[in-house]
Amino acid sequence: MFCITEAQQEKTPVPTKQQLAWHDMEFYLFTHFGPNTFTDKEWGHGDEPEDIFNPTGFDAEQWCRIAKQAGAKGIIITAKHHDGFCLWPSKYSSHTVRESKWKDGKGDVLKDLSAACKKYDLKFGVYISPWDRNHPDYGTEKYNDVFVNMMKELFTNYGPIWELWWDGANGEGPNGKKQVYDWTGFRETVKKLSPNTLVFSDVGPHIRWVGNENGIASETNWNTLDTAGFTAGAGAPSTAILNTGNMNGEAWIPAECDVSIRPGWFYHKEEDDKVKTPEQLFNLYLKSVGRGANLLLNVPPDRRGLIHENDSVALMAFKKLRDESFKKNLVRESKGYSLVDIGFRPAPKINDGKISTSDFNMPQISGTTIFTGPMEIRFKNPILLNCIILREDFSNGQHCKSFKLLMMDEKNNEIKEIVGTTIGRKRIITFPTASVSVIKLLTSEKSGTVPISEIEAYLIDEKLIEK
Ligand code: FUL
Repeated sequence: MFCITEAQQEKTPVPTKQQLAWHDMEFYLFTHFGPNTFTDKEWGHGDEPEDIFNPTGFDAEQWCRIAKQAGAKGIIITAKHHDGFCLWPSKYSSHTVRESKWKDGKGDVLKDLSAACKKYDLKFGVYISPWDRNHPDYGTEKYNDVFVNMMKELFTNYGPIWELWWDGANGEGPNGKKQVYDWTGFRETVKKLSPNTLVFSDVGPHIRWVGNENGIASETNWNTLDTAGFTAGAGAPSTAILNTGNMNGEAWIPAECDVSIRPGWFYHKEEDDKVKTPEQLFNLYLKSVGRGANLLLNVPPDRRGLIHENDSVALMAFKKLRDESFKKNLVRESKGYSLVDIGFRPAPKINDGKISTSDFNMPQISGTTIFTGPMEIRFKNPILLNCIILREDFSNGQHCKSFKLLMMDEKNNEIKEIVGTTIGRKRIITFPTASVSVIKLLTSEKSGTVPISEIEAYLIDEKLIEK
């Protein structure tokens, strides 16, 4: 009999309480809004006149109503993009909404959005670009204080801030100088002022970039990453590593998949007919949330300061596809069993709908590539299905290294075998429709046991299945 040593157990990173709650956010919106919305640029130079920012019908509640109806759990706004323009009247800049014509300089996008998020029970997140192409102090020591002071304003006047986004893009400021950032100071500021805030950057410390801007996580997706030798904005593991994480990574830094509903991050009228279709969005959901990551979908407000009708229509239809696809979990009425020694015993927790419960009885053979199990779902009568969702309770670390799904017909003949790697929070597997009597799941683990918390099965619209 193999068993796990204490040392192995100690080394396994686990999510914090805040990260566990973050994983359950699944899908939320990104809003890129600022001078670029009005100049049709993607990267403003920082010399745009403030007056250019003048939305004619700005309504943060409209954004929130749409987010809510789309099933998104929060909104992250570009409070300051690389052009340095602040969507709040910061004392530490003279390139802000205060200097613009909008509402005679009395407007405050962050104030309105943070209030609207509270009203609609959405989490409020803030993107603040360290790179600043406007600030006169950029490229000098003084800018580090400016950045810290700006974050202080954010936490003090607009909190609670659930997620803070430090963009990785970095270049020269208005003086042609590059900044040497005080990342340690930045991190300490957040920790001191807002310890519950989760910080995103290429390498965390709490959430990592997934390594591409297409919204796609790797099928192998570890929530753990090695960050030794890297800091936010100053080098990161390769995009391939960011995409997969490291199996034995030292820190819990899960992946977030950012992608835009349109080709650009900011609104451009000529992209009104290039909004992703509900089917494309559903496919991205499968490749992000369905691979254990979170989906951060950018929906950029237009020059009115509203989410455009085309984006809203696509979002509602995307929600409908998710609702219809995952309405009826076909295993709910069936029975779960797990092989223990030589006999099967009931495993009722694998279909109880509760992520925190698991039968914990995948046999423990530490560090092996041998598949163990199986756990089984036995249906009374054969059923048609084409989608299986597996969930692993990773509150004590992520353990499943690979899995094998076997499907059998009424006569117990194997009709399908699907092999995969990590499971993590949620692994959605789709395949051509089959009539199935038994689903068997076998796993191999990194270390310890694999607490499978749920096996779900669905029959979704064939159109949504990638051939
Ligand atoms: C990138 C930025 O340069 C883009 O403008 C955008 O904000 C994207 C989400 O991150 O690094």
